[in-house]
Amino acid sequence: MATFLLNLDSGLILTCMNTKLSGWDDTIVALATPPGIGALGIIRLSGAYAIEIVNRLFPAKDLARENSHTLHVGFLKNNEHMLDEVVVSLYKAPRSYTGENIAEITCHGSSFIHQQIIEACIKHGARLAKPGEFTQRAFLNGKLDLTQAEAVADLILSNTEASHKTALTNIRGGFSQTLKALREQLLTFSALIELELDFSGEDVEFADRTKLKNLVSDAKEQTEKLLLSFKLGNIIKNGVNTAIIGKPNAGKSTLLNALLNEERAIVSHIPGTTRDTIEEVINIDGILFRLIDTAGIRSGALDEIEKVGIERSLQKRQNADIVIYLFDVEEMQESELKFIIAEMHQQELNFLLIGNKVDIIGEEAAKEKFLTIEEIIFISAKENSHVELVKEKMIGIVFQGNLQTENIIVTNARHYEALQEVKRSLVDIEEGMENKLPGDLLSIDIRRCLQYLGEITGEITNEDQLDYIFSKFCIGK
Ligand SMILES: Nc1nc2c(ncn2[C@@H]2O[C@H](COP(=O)(O)OP(=O)(O)OP(=O)(O)O)[C@@H](O)[C@H]2O)c(=O)[nH]1
Ligand SMILES: [Mg+2]
Repeated sequence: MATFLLNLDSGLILTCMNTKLSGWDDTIVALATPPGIGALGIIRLSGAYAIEIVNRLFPAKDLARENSHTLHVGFLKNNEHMLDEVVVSLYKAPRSYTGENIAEITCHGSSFIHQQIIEACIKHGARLAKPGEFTQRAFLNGKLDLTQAEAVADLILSNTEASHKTALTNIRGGFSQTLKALREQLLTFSALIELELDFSGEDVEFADRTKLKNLVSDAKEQTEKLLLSFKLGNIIKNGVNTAIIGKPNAGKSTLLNALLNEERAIVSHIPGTTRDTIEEVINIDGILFRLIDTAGIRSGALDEIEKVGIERSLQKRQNADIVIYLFDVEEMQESELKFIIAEMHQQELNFLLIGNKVDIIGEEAAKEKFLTIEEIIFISAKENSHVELVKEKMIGIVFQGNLQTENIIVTNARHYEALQEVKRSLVDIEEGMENKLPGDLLSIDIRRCLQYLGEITGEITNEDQLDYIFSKFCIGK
């Protein structure tokens, strides 16, 4: 049985891992730290000749004879020309990030020195690395799977606690483990069904259909959860677009300032103060919110500029992940507010209702006035009262549906698309079983599902796809 499974698996893999790509044998070099001036800079080489090339620039000792995972201090020289005093770290294949020989030169952080050292390495046989090439090699040498490699890029770009946490979970392989478990179960069934085909005509059923049905429905549920998590994943990665909308003078700019804790936007008693949209980012509990203060919306705009401003507000309202609808509790009437709420529902907006300026009429009177409307948060932006509650509600909207950052979250559009295909094929398998489809047809759908699962983790890939994925990395990673 075991060999049967193995054969099936390898038959499925079109271009499998460890395929050598063009340029693969070169030793590559790149600056691994940000360019520019700093205390230190790191230049990294990877490939068969990594240590040999640095050795030629390092007269103090013979690095080729040194052990893996050791550090060496000395002067780097290009012929007689002194480059810098450096520390060289050695990692010998396969015990390195890429799985190849790696030499890292820690030098002083001057662009001029970096340039000189990289040129010297190139002169001695290295070539400049392409973006993401170090991580690509790690993937091709089986050090990381594709989702882990992609998580490296996300980790470098992560700028909040939440995005950092999801990237780290993915690097540790949480996501790929879930998918692998799924894939293995499906493989077993696929193998059993194919075995039945070998005995066709003898009316045997090795693959228990009830078990398969349960497996497929579990798999579908898991896939749906992952698909749903993409929305949150996207938010964690890119931030939540939050538009503050309302009539002129409602206090939108005052609320923006209160949320930011700074006097960012101009506030005045003149209606129509904010003409253009103002965007600022705040971090609430590790989630980035892109706050957008907009021009107040009213029908009788005074001039062309205000008209354009209102157009923009409407556009921002439409594209926002969250709309904060702010109104002046004294000025707003209950019936009008109901009309506005109905309109926002109709446009399928995700909105928070906020009654502002409660300091004028008092909180109790405000509550009384809008008794029949639920879920209004009453605040005074000017006096900074209950602004914290607004922040809590904003976070609440993001995490509605009980999505947690501790769970596995899909943050990558490529994974999302493949998962949609996985779901489609699972539905096909389910329908196939309901219609008592013969084993050979069922197995086509199962294979299709396996193929898409494999594409996510990189068990099934092609060269173009890999180049595309890694081209999005920065050079030196
Ligand atoms: N009493 C009171 N006044 C407020 C409050 N919030 C804002 N205001 C005042 O309301 C006026 C308008 O505030 P803005 O923040 O400029 O209002 P806006 O919604 O940005 O107005 P436009 O940009 O013109 O659309 C200013 O005079 C503010 O000081 C509040 O909570 N209580
Ligand atoms: Mg304003």
